[in-house]
Amino acid sequence: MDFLSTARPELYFRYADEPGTEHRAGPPGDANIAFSFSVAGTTLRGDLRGQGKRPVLLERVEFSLKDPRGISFGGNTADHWSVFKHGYQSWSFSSIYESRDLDLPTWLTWKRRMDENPESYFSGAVSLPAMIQKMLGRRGLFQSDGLIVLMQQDRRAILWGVTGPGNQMVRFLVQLNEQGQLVRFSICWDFNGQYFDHHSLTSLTPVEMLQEERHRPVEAPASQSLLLRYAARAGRALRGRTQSAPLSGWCSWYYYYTNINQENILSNLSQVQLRRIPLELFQIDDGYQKAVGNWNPNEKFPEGMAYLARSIKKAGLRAGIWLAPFLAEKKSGLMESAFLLRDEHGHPVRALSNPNWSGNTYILDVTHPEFKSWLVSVIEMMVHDWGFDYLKLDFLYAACFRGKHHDPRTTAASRLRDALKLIRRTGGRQLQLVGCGAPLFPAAGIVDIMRIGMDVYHKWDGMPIGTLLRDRNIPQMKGALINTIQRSFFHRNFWMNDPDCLILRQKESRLSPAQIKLMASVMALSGGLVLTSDDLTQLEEESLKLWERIVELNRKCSAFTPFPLDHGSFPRTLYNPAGFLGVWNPTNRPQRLLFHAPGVVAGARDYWSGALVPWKSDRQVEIHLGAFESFLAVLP
Ligand code: 9PG
Repeated sequence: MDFLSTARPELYFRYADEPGTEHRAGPPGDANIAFSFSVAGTTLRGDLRGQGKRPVLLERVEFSLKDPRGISFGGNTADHWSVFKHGYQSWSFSSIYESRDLDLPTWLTWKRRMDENPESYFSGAVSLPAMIQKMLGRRGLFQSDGLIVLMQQDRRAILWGVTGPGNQMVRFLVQLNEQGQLVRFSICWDFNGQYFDHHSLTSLTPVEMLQEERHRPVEAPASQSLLLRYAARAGRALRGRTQSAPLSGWCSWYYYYTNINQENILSNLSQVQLRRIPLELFQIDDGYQKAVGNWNPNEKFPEGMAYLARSIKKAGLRAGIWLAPFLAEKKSGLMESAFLLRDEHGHPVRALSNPNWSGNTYILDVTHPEFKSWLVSVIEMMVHDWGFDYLKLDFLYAACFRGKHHDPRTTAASRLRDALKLIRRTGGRQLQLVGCGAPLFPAAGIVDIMRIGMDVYHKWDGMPIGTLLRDRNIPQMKGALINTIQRSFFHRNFWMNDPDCLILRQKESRLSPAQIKLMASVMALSGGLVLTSDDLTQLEEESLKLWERIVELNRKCSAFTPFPLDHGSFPRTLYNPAGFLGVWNPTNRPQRLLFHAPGVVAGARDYWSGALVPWKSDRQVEIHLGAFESFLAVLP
């Protein structure tokens, strides 16, 4: 059945005076809420208006169709779809899935509530058996946040996505049957319990379908041309901040973690000057603060933070600092504040349980007036008093949790967006803002840079505990590189991408030289931020040479939006229109690669070694690669 002409929109809501029961209404709504919905071509629009006497709590609008015989989009049917599933926030795994695959979140509850959309399919179960069923997954059932691509090899693709600003985050649910046919498709706008009375008025976040069927061998696979077209359009509508200069830097996290102090920060800074390391940004991460929520420096920073920002700027660098503006640890002194978010029983709403901190963390009510003045004072302190000009805003998903908010007329998306806007207004237009742990779409137009992958780690697959916890977002190099390639389309359309740090050191790392080269190729080609997170006082000469070449290449690539030429879970190629093409084998077995060249590849030399790239053929390129072998072709 045809989706656009058959699917029916439905609004799910509760009455504020009887919140235990969920109600459902199609257009035109009911006595207390007017609901209109329209399909114009391939664009979906909708409006909601409160009317009548009974205020309601809005849950979601679903536009949904199930048909075991298959669902089509304007006559466009296919038997074998694969799906590009886009993750909820910065750290959420984003990649291509097949109909036999499972979409499985981690067993660990607090981690799942952090990395997956808390409104998702996974959190809706009321009974234990239903929850177990959901946790075991179902083949071919996928949830995707903000956008989704259905694709048939490299020839044909359909994309649904958010194409402009709006107050609801949007998610998609698809079910493929064994043959890969689409048997269920739903689009869901989340209001997260938004309070709505006869004064209230809102529109649905605009959502559109785009498709691509042509096949031009010199260009990207259909899914990639589609993503590029989509990102350019949506990025314009969302007023993406795309003008940042290329940026390379140092970040304290992935070597020191929370073990930073004034001395090791300063000794790294002096290495930048002594060894003339090319970088523009010097960023202090987690570990300087008294507590998460108390952003004054602890005793390891006796001269204070203004002193460090001054020293960094004196060295000619941009001074960066990390904070998690919506979280509080018990020892932060915020537990007694009026703006600690509480649930309907009056208990503080818990966020993550971070082993690096004092255990549990709690969420701040970003809609509370006292929170707002507190936030303004924190940002003013960091930017105006201390002098930092780059803020890494972390754990931003916390603004999107449910709770008894001071302003119940908000949605998860509006809360995150408004809180970020306040930071922008306070810090000024010149301040560089990085979103991290952030649901992506609400931050577009406000942040300059967005983390688009999970944390990296000095081991390809991350810690073994990841497998035990079934955690696809655990810190690791492999997943971070997958996300960097798969989310390339955002770069320079929505913001500048941050693929997270390179780990260059040879000591205290379990990355092999081949894996380091592969990582360097992906990150430099991505055009995004390049950061090293090593102890610069010990960094080997050879690694420093590599860094210099990474920065040089990244500067050339930064203005362009790169894209892979093949498609799969871990794409084997990334092409940057600056004229560079990376090819790699991210596995520990030899592999043969086949893909269409983006131009002439014969005679291309490897950027790193200068050796000829051993292509077996031109146009329809063939190349054999050993375990973790990679080349970065400078195209003639
Ligand atoms: C600082 C780090 C770094 C890093 C961020 C973010 O689940 N967890 O306990 C968890 C801890 C750390 C983390 C993500 C999740 O990483 O991505 O770059 O800034 O915070 O604490």
